Amino acid sequence: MTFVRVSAGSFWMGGVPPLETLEKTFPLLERKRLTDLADESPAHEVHITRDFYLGQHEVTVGQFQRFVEASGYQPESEADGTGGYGYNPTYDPATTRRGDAFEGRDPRYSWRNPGFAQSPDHPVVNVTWNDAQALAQWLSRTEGHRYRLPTEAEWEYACRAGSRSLYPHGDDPQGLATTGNTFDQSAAPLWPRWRQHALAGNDGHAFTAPVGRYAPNAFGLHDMLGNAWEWTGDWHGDTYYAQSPRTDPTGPAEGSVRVRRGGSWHTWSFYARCGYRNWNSPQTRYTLVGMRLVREIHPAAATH
Ligand SMILES: [Ca+2]
Ligand SMILES: [Ca+2]
Repeated sequence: MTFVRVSAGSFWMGGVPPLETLEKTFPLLERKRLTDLADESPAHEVHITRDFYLGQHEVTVGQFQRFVEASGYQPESEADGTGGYGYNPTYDPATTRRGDAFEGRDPRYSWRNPGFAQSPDHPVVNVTWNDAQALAQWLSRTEGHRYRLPTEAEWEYACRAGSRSLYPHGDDPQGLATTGNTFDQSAAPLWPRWRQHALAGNDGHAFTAPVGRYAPNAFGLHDMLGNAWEWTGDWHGDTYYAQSPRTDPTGPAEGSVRVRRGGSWHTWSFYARCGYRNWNSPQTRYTLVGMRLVREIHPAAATH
């Protein structure tokens, strides 16, 4: 894994533009979607007081496979017998109770098979938060550095990379076509019902893309937006931003769902923003969700 050193610093976390601005930027979205962002407020200044290394890329299929082979760990999509989710061109969400965009859970799908082709340099998906913990703990044991998921604050700080706009490149969703793998003209034909929400561009990847194919942000990080959602270490709290510590926040002390960030290859631009928060149970495995790790910098020798 390649890591980028992210320097300590301060930034404004969360905050959404006024409704009129959102309506202009996302004219096709129902009002309910635009107003359903309460957990992104209030904007609040956060201080990240320690440098840290963040994966330049999402964890790849090849890296995860090496972990599984070397450690003997059985990922949850295989261990509990219920499988994962997958893309099946003949599957119709309308025929299912939950209306899920993908077929599952089904033992035929797992981190090894999300129903579409992936090469070793694609981001691993169908991995749970618990799987991410297992990988981080194994790496920490074998490499002598502490690995973990980023906190939500570290993740958003690294995604924004000094920007305060909707996206690191600015406020125009169409700019995502060159900076991230999101729902565009390559994916739209497979989900005709949502075609109108696809970006105008076509990046040639209907599903996941090899990591690092799109331009990096100002911190040198690739695919923070799009490709695979990324688990963070934090519990989700709807009102957490109102009471969050200003310094190195680590999320609510307890909760039931863990935050994932950044959107995926299947995600509309509205949800592939640095500030957008989504969540799942720690056992959730899905075709859109992967991970990226932090490697901590050794504490100063003075700490005993
Ligand atoms: Ca794409
Ligand atoms: Ca990503």
